[in-house]
Amino acid sequence: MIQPDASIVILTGAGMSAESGVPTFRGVDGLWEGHRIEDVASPGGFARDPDLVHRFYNLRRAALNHVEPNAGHLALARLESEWRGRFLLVTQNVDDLHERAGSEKLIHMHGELRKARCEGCGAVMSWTQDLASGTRCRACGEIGGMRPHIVWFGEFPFEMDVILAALKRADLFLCIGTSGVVYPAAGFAQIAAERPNCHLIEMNLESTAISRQFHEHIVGPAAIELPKLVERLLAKR
Ligand code: BJW
Repeated sequence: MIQPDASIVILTGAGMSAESGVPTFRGVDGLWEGHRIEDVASPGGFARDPDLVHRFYNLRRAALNHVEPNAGHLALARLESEWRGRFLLVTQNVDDLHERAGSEKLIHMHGELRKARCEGCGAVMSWTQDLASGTRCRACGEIGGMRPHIVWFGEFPFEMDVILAALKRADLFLCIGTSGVVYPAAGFAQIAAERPNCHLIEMNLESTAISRQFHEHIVGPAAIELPKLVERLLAKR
């Protein structure tokens, strides 16, 4: 039974944006131009072939101009604005569809496509154009240090302290559209489950590597199932 002032933590993955037309990582063949995601999205991959990695992110950044939030994104923004209790939305996605839908209490734990960072001076800046090895940093003016503001394999996800604190006081943990194979996000359900009476719901098209940790499974597309779930939660007010 979810109380109307319950503390909610939501984790979203690539399945959240699938119905907006953003491809998932591990669907069908799980490759991008023949490369495994682990090879492209890593500091080693960037050092080996920066032009390849820039191209991967440039294409995905440009593609954001042609997608829109779906009914699932809009439902989560509505839940945040109408929920009386604490609320935190954590996304592994690097698209900006949650914020375009109106979500505000939002953490991009794996970074953001529309931001770039200078490895020289550390400045993080909004970035909607292509990046290249020769791109000049707008903050320090140096060339050669610019990279996507993305968390690659082996790097530390953002705002983990805030996320862990929220998980430890969560009454409801809702996990949407993630395959549950990438850590530390794949371990969030286990952390939430340690809190007595925390209810865990997984929403996905299929069972995942972490499904057995959840009390409730909603099987179906997020854009269809989330508006129904949000209606159910808000009906308790
Ligand atoms: C739908 C749907 C619809 C489809 N509706 N559902 C060995 C063991 C354990 C861990 C490790 C290990 N070796 C290395 C590690 C650590 C490593 C890791 O986990 N590797 C695994 C591959 C084994 N992790 C890291 O390196 C992380 N850092 C780290 O651990 O630092 C140390 C640390 C320790 C402790 C605490 C804190 C830190 C960094 C991970 C960075 C991940 N980066 C990426 C790429 C960058 C972003 C980008 O380019 O976009 O992030 S990888 C990629 O996977 C991306 C995603 O965010 C992430 C998760 O993918 P996601 O979202 O689950 O997508 P899919 O495609 O896998 O699944 C989609 C799901 O949706 C499917 O289930 C579908 O069924 C479903 N679906 N349509 C509902 N309509």
